[in-house]
Amino acid sequence: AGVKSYAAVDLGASSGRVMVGRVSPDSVELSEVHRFPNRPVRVPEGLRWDILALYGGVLDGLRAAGAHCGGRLASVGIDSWAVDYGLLDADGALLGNPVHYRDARTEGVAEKVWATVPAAELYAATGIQHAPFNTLYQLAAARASEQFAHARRLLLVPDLLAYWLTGEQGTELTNASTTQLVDPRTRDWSYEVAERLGIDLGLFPPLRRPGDPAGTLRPQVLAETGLAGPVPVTAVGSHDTASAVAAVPAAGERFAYICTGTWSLAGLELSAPVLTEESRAANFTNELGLDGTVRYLRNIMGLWLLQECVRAWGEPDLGTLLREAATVPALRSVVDAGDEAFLAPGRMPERIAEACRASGQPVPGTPAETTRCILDSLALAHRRAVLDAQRLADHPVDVVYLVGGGTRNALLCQLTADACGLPVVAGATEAAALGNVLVQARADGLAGDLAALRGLLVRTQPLTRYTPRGDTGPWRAAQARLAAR
Ligand code: LFR
Repeated sequence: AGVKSYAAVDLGASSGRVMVGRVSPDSVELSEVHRFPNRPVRVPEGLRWDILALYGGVLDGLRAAGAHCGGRLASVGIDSWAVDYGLLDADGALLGNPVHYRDARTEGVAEKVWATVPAAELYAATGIQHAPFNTLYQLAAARASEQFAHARRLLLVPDLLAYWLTGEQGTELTNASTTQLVDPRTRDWSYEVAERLGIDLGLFPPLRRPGDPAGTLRPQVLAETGLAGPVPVTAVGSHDTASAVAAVPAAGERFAYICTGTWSLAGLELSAPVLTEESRAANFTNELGLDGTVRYLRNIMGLWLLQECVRAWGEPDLGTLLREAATVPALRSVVDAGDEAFLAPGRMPERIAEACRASGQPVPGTPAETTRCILDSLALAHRRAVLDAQRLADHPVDVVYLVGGGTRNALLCQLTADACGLPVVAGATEAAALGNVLVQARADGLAGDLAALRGLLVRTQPLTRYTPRGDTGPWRAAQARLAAR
């Protein structure tokens, strides 16, 4: 009794999925009903998202969701990776394919922006770490284009899909914070930054917050998916990391989290941003989370390093590779997994070998050795982020929660516990979809603040605990080796 079904659309950098969450006051149960590839496409002008294929995948997924729950869907929520957007013309038509954040068009753009608003002032105003792909820099790169001259609207990726589903436009706040155009203290646009950089905030439709209504599925969408209307669309933490953090199965406040997938996002949940110069130098970001929280975290290259190697090696079996990597001696060589040098696609095994060579460490020779180097490097970067965040925010922790795709990688979880010298509790693999569903259920009447939603997860979801082995001496030594180069 009292069980309702919600569809979570969760788009990641390499695949999209639609999950149905069945929620009641004392249960949450997630089923994947559709998964489809997200294949970025390289055309002469650069790297683009195939947004129509993604939208097609969303429609297929909603059809499957309807079939799964007898056509009775209480609501739909959408989350995706951050920063990227589509431009619409005066008729509301999409102008071109959204540009991929790994596209090269933003190379050297930040320096030009800083000539107008120095990096320190940008950080003090927005709290957003420097990354070349922040929407702010993408806009600076796009501004002179013919396409931009015709743009009347800018919709972030989840907001664009919500627009196609409902006909209604909005800018969801957690994702808006990643544009580097939002003030984390007021949780509203940073009007001053936008004005100084000549960015027209009128391109963005009004802000909406997680839990706000975002329209209902258009009749045509109902017809295409076989769903019985009306089906409301609810704004969720539309930045996938915001949804994933909402689904961290934490009790209390003394915890760090690591959302692992293509990226590792490692840090703390705070009630106020940390905007100090020290924090900027350490490249910590203050993205906005649910219910007035701040996601104080660092971006680490994440399993992207391994995904790109696996692609280069012709897709060998991952299980075998990880078993072999577990037998390679630990910490022979490490690379800086926070280094922007690893952002672009291509030649990843070679780039990792070059980084090892340049820092005077043994060069991994086999896929297993390279895999071990990547996992050791990620665990080391997790350690640094968890330590730095505690110091910079003056917020000590006793436990690290790990959620997302990386929870499937037991070696990575164990190495992270070893490196941090703290217990690691691995939660949901599909954390973003889970957080997405919970926010919809709450908007639909499920009582509870963030702590109560998490309490429901702690009571109902399987958790795996990893206890640190040995002391952290070898990790400190490896870090010293990296810093010394
Ligand atoms: C993770 C993520 C990160 C963001 C990166 C690029 O999927 O959303 O939080 O920094 O993708 O958008």
